[in-house]
Amino acid sequence: MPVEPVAKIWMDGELVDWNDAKIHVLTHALHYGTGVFEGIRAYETKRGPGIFRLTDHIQRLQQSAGVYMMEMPYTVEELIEACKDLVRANGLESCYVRPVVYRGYGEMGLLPLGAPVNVFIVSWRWGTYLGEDALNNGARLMISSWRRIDSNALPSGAKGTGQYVNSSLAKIEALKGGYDDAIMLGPDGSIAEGTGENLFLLRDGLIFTPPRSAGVLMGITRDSVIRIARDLGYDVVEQKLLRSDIYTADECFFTGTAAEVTPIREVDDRTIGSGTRGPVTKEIQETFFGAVKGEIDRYASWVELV
Ligand code: PPE
Repeated sequence: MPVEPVAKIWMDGELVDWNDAKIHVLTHALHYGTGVFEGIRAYETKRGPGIFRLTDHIQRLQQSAGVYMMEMPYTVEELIEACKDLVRANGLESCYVRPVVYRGYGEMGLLPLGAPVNVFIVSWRWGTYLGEDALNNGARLMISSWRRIDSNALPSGAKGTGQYVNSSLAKIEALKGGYDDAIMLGPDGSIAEGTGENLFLLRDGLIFTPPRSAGVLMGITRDSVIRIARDLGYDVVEQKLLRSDIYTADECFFTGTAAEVTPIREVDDRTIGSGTRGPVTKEIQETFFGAVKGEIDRYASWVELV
């Protein structure tokens, strides 16, 4: 996905021009993947741009940093303000916001503890993740031959930059195979998640999603969708799932900050349900889009105005 430059990038406490946001080639994270990050979206609301569940994202960032024993040089409150300052400075009504906390320039070798911890936050326009057609009619997926990383190899609950080479391998395989994206199985062979999304399915009116123990990221969109689905009167069950559960589901969809709520219409060339966006997926998707745009009072606290 090509990125169109915007005005400013927040780097270690300052708003710098897009072209001046540079780092040294000996940045530790570039060699060893020693960084943690977040993906956040700001949406246009009637009261200006609102950043969806910003506090929850920054709290997860802090937790990820803790797992990797990186001491964050800024507080959660400071980073929340920094994200808002950046969105304001770039004058975008809606955008993606990407804070990265990483081991910087200073030391080489695998022991990262002596390398400085730096932070940048970038924002850019990011349209639909898997395309308009996928958002409206459903994505075509394959089950990857690449397993999702075991959480005893890399902590799946933390959003480490280095962990994403695993997702990248699966994404390449899927795109080369003519699919939109991939579903990854966990080390025990049960369904884990997408390359950058959580997965839900519907069967006989019940909604299922893999539990934390399946090695999935505890997505903030996943959490929002569980709440929305329950508020709409559906039962949501966190349960280990098999690939045949997907093939025989009535409906299936992905959730994620970038992916939002994306229906899934086909997996491994098998049609899911009616082969297009299902009615329950549509209902949840519409409620989700209402929530992020600040149109639903019940979810107003999720939208943090800049
Ligand atoms: N699982 C994975 C592996 C993941 O990377 C994401 C987010 C999710 C689930 C959903 O989490 P949440 O955004 O909190 O609902 N993936 C981010 C990065 C995507 C990218 O291509 O870059 C995102 O959606 O921002």
